[in-house]
Amino acid sequence: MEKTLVLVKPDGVQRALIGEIISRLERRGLRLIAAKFMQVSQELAETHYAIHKGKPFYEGLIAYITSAPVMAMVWEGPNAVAAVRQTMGATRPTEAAPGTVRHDFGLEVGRNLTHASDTPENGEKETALWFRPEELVSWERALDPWYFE
Ligand code: IDP
Ligand code: MG
Repeated sequence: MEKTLVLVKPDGVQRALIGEIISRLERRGLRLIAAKFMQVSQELAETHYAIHKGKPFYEGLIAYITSAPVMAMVWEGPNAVAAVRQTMGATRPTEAAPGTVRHDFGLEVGRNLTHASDTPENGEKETALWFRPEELVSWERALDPWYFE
């Protein structure tokens, strides 16, 4: 099953949107397989956002993601990566479609509330970066056949 890392970033945590965001993913039918509420270290932030090193917003991005705790989660499901990115909306909240998290709760790209893996490969890599294997819970929901064809 495809996996994706989801972070409720510090602004989402401070604004008490953890429940709202989890609720949207649950309603979509995705299955939660790992979660932890944590303060992100400088080292983890730099590894996670290594691809953005050197960009003008990089220093601000590291400061943002380490500024308060995050809710880190792994969700799985068919096409989980595309489904979650669709639920979150475009990176810039003013370009995100109405009904998405970033549209409904955001204004600025540097306060866009969530992270979600952008490819299935990165879903696997980011899951391994943020969680130990024993932190992933393999389980079946009684209603899985009503969500998954
Ligand atoms: P994504 O989170 O939608 O995958 P990326 O392009 O991978 O977007 O950028 C990672 C994060 O960096 C964004 O979610 C946002 O928080 C931040 N970011 C991206 N572009 C800018 C910018 O132009 N200014 C400030 N922050 C930015
Ligand atoms: Mg990205």
